[in-house]
Amino acid sequence: MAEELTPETPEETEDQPIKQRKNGLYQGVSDELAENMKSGWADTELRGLAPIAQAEHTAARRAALSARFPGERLVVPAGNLKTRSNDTEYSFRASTEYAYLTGDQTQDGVLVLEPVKGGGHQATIYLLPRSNRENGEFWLDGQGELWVGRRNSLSEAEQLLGIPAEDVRELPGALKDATGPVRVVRGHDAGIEAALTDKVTAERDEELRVYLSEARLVKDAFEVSELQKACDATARGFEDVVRVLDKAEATSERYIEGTFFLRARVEGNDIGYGSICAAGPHATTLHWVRNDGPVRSGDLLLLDAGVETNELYTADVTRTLPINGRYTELQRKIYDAVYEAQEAGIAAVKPGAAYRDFHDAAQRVLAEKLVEWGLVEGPVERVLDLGLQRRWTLHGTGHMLGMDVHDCAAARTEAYVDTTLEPGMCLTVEPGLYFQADDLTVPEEYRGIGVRIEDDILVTEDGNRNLSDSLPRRADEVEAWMAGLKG
Ligand SMILES: [Mn+2]
Repeated sequence: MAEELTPETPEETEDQPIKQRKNGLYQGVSDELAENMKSGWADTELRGLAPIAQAEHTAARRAALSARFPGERLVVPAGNLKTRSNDTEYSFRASTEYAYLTGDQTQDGVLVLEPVKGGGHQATIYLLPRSNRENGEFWLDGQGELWVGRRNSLSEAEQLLGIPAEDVRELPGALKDATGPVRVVRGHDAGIEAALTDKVTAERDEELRVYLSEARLVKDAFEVSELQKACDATARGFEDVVRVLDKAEATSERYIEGTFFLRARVEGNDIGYGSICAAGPHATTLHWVRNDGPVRSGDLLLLDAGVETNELYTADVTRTLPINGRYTELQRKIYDAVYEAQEAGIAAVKPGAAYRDFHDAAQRVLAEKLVEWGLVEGPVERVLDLGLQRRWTLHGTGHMLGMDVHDCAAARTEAYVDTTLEPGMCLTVEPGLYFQADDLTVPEEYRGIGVRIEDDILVTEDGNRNLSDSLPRRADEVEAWMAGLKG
């Protein structure tokens, strides 16, 4: 990548460093060049733009937010770039709250809902406008469009998002001057928080964050279609991986990570979380994301990965595959037990069921298997009461899924784990069994085997729909699917 304004003549470097900033602009530019750069640029303003596909949904979400906090100013930042090292940044990912309420993903953007007399709120989106040509910022400033690419004009943003747009550079001052109660979503934009420091409290801001988490528990039609899109792209990413397992064997787990990432970037925005590409005993490490290990024929590959769509909805899918295409007898026995547990878990996902039901159903099956195999002393009821199965089941059986992989994480216990399922909720069902390589309490042949199967389940009016069921789950179907892809 290029550096900003590489000096072209020696005297510029020595006598007058070109990178001396003054008023945000770089010095060391001749008057002739500065004058020349002001003009000769076409008008590229776009007119008559159609609103984005989810504009009606984001309007409904803002209306619900408005009703929950009458008479209060609400501030929801997109967030800023984060430094990776020196002058390079991580790729930007807008805050979930901001993207959910606006459909926009612009860095440094801020949504403000201002209370109006007579009730309700006026929404305004604050964005950086197109770069000024007259004062040179478009080519002399690091955030100038010459460097980072064309932005929407404020008028274009208004047409696309259906929200009046203003210059974000004026927002901190306006917030400092504002009177009346204010809440801000914290953790995304330190500059905006600093402008509000005298006006907000942590407790009241947390109530806003909790509301925005709980509002996302039930997905609208747009969100469901995005989650389906994410699952479909993810399924294609898993197929990509199966096709290149020989190349992974010749290199490492990184080949799997890179292969899935390619699909995520081509069909979506990114991966929704760090891909877990765990071959052999790495499958027993729940968050194995180093992905630097060998891939060996005869071992299992636990692949836990999800494509995030361009609108920021992610899948979260796991398959545990025999690297050479055939499960061994013991691998299949463990796999079948996890499959049976997952079937029991999925069957418990339906409207009116307690959220905890699918977890309990899956854990019961796994406990039964562990007793049957003689790994833990029964009866099953004793094992479940004491939680003894957890040495090998390790984690909860699932979680809400949406824009965040662990979605709605700020929801209150009574609204999430103690709630009953409703149509439109989407959750993962992902039981697993993990026998650590150094677990002396299990027979040697079990050690280093980890199996998880994870699908994304939408609660429907009459039961559920498996959004990720285009990927096979039963052991024989997995083998047939792999054979077909490698053939
Ligand atoms: Mn998951």
